[in-house]
Amino acid sequence: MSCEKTYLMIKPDAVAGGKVGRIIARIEDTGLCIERLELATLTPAQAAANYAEHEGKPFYESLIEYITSGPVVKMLVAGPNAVAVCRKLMGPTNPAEAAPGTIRGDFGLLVDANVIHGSDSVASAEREVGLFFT
Ligand code: D4T
Repeated sequence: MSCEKTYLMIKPDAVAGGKVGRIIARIEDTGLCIERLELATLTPAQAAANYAEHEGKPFYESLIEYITSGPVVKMLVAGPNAVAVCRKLMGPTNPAEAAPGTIRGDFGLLVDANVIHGSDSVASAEREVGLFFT
């Protein structure tokens, strides 16, 4: 059993829509531990660093504009297989394809405002924790 850390971020649509408490409850219900939690608005530089892999794609500019448009909730979450457990809990990138019972399936509708971000690997988690928690 590997004890991992992952980085989660409740996105501006879900913060503005008053869904933070219900999403955090789902994370806590897994048994994973929220070790750090902070409300903040991302800087354009942080957003660009987080989404560097998407630079040049058609949705990149609107993605940066959206993710910096209002406060997000940043979380460092830890526990056994935290990366995979959280990705499963979130559901696929597009909420329209996410099953009921997943966070994106229950709280989202559109891919460009898809409620929550979660690291896709242990290496990404380390990079993102360094980027978002100084
Ligand atoms: P994040 O990084 O936000 O957890 O999302 P995923 O890891 O699930 O998905 P991703 O990196 O492929 O996409 C990053 C981010 O871009 C938005 N997006 C994505 C979009 O607006 N239009 C699109 O066509 C795609 C594929 C949603 C999430």
